[in-house]
Amino acid sequence: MNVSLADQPSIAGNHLAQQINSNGYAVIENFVDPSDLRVAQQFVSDAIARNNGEYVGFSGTKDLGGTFLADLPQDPSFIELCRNIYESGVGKPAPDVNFYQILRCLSGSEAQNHSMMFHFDSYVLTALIPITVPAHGMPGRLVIHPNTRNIRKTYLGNLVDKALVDNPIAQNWFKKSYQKGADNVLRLTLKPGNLYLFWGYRSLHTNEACDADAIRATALLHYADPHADSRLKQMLRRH
Ligand SMILES: O=C(O)CCC(=O)C(=O)O
Ligand SMILES: [Fe+2]
Repeated sequence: MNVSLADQPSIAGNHLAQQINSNGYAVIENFVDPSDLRVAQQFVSDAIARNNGEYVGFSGTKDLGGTFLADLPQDPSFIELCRNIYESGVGKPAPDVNFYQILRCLSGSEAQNHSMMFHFDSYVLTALIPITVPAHGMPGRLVIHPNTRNIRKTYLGNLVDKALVDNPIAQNWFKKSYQKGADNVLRLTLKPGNLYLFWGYRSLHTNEACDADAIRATALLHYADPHADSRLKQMLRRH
């Protein structure tokens, strides 16, 4: 963990939130210790090999034992950092909630199916750590339309946005503007061990694919669902 950040989490949080607001993302270089990163990279390549070279995803930390990713969501300075970014960006006290964590390991013929699906996350802040990036072929960049929308007051408003985005016509349109190279669309070439931060709820985003014989693995820690207390959301979940 980056020591200067651990010392000054609130200053760092404020600064990072400003960067996310103005640039669409922020990055903390070399966030992960190199030896921790190597262990996680080995974990990923073993998991893909066990799955015959195809996509594997892990949600939560229970199967990540032995890697830094198993401990990160309980790391007090990481939690503090995310809470500070949230508070600076949203202007409200950070909720006392856990991260929604996933590790996505793209490879094989299925890599395509897990790519180029533009979406809004359900959580305000997205923290993304690339573990492995493709060594050849397609670079598997992160594609972001920065800060496309504001946090909706209601869950229903959020559902309407999601419906507008989550259909073939809209998806084709987003892909076209991405292919045309629209300059309001960020295409980030990811570096393993860096920490990338963006407003996942507010920013339409996706990832490029990688070649079938390459690996693209990213850890995502999603923080703070603005509609967690929505009665409509809870009702829909129950059915
Ligand atoms: O793997 C990535 O680069 C992004 C994935 C993503 O946006 C998500 O899982 O919500
Ligand atoms: Fe996402």
